[in-house]
Amino acid sequence: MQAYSPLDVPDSGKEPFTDYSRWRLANTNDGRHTWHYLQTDEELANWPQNYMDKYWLGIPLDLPALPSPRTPLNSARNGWNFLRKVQAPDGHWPGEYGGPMFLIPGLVIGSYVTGMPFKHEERLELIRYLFNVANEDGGWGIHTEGHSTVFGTALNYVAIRILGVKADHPVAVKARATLHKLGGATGAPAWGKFWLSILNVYDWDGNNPVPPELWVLPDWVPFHPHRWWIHTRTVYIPMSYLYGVRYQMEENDLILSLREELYPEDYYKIDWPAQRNKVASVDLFCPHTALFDFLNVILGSYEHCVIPPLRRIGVDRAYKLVVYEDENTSYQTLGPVSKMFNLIVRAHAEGTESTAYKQHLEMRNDFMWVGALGMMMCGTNGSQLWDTGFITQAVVETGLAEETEESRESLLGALKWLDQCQIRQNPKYYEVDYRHPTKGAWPFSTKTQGYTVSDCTGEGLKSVLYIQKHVKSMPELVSKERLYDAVDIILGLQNPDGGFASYELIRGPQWLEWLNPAEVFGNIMIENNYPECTTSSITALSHFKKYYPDYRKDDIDRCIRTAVDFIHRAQLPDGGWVGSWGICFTYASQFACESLALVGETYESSIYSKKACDMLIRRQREDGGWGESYKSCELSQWIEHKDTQVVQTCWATMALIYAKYPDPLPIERAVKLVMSRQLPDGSWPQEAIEGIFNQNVAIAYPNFKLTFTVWMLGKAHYYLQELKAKKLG
Ligand code: LAN
Repeated sequence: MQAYSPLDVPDSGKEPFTDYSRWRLANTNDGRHTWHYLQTDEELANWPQNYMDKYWLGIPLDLPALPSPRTPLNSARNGWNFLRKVQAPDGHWPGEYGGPMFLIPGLVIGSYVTGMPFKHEERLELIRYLFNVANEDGGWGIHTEGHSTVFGTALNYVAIRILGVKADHPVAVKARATLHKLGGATGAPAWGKFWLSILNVYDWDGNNPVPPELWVLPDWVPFHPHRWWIHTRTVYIPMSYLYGVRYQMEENDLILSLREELYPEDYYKIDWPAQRNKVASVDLFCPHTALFDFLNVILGSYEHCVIPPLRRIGVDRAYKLVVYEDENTSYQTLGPVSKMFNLIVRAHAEGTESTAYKQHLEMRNDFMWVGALGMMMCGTNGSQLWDTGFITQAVVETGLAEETEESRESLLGALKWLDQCQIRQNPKYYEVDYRHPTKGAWPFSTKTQGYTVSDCTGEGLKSVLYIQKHVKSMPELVSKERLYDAVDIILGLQNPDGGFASYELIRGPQWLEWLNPAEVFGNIMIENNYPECTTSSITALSHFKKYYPDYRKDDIDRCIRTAVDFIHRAQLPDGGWVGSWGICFTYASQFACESLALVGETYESSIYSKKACDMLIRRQREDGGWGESYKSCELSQWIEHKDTQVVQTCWATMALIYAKYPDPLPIERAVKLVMSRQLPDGSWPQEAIEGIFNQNVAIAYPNFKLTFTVWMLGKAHYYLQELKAKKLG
């Protein structure tokens, strides 16, 4: 580990700053993955670099070319061949989970203020990553494909400086110029102001209040934070503690210097209270409502006459909730933002010699991922269950799973992994921490992180059923009782209006969105129903019912019926559904059409299904594919991407197949496009970013290009044969 001394680094991050043949992805059986840099020759000899390491590091695998595929199924088979090469030893498929550009700053600032060091190689590759993903103008956006913003530029500028880049380094000079052009760091949105205040390069008076007293309100209050969307809640708990104690790093030379570098004006003359609601126009996505501004005036006055014992109670309560969250998740926490805020709280309350601090240090590794462009901070501690769930279903559904002994072995490995990944009990701090039940659920990443997600439970359940019931001589590792637990979780997550949200039931009123403090995210205050989550949940129930027709039969039937009603209501007049977790209409429409198909609604029988197909057909391009930009998610309106996207083409085509679209031609054209982009080793090259969250932040799902391709091609193969047979017959 090394302190944060200045470093000399090259001007460009094109070439690795470390020796890439020394990085290894360590993998334990619960899907935990952490990157290690081998120092000695002995270590290198004992731990050879495998395909999985190389693939994610961007080192050529030099695999022999596979026979050129003539049919969609052959192409899918080649894809599956490749996927098996990059499966982790414990049976899951690891993946890089980058995209958001406000996570490295949290990692770096949080570590710096608590004195938590980085290894030398980590510092170098973090810097290199930031160099590589900077925009042409030298700034950074809210995500890797976004235009430069104050949020991205100010915070990532601070990150490279803390990591050791000198102020006169050309990359720093260019970034600073862009930041000043955008008006300087006073225009950062609330979350940016908050991080800068912690670092002591922005005054606490320039923030709207985050009173910890919120936590001592009675639970029945309609705006009590336990009703907020869980990510917002788990971020604002430590924030309210840190605001309550006005945490700030001690001044040092770097801090004094940053105060000069971040602002075009004199830091010491800034009128801080006047900056509270100032957000640069390039950053603004979700402006404050008048109600929120009014509330802040009241809360601002309260800050002048805080009752110290009450504040103490609020701070203590927030601290307790931080401890519950840390312990419930083995210090992983729900996500990367709360992870670093919780660390600061624990370091402040318990010191750097505490067990909590050491645990946080250990689990910080889980978010740090080395990719071809350098080291990043991931959106979660991975997307293990999500990727493994889709991959296994794709290969079982297309019949590839059973073709060879290697395939069966691979599936057995995946089943063992899925088996251990199911959460077997409710959290230790369950009711006191306002948690939703977890017994029987599958999480998005690992069991250790341990949060129920509706659709992850659905995909986990389906995958287990697919492997246990469809692949010959697979052991029934997940018992009937445990499948029942999963079904109970899913049924318990349906909202009264039929839809499914992400982690919990909708707990708060819709008007809470008027109090959204984070100007850069949309729809973050409460849970919402999503066509995607709804579909994964009900398709799992429907699949389960085939094998266990008696378990909660009426509940399942009612659940599916009312969920499909929600899907109907969520359709836009032009036939599409807005994607909340993937980009965008192609993603959500794939899910929605699958839901409709469950109850027999297809192109020929349902106006909903027909409208969806007609919309997709209208959007199909000359080359047979589809391509929409992440901007579709910002605007809830179809925005073409400049290039056709393989992954979106697969989603759109799968939607048509679910809808039993009668004309083979559009499907054949899409298949041709996807096959034409396959590489000789069976993989597909990376194209544009695939995912989204909070309407405004794109996030990468790089395994999708290997998964939905195989799935769609396999499905299309059989569907086209079926259409041909129908025509002949
Ligand atoms: C995710 C990733 C997975 C995603 C799906 C399972 C795809 C979705 O269907 C349900 C919601 C969920 C679990 C989800 C929620 C929000 C997450 C955790 C993320 C997009 C990954 C990163 C994001 C998280 C909020 C990032 C941290 C940023 C904050 C604003 C707190």
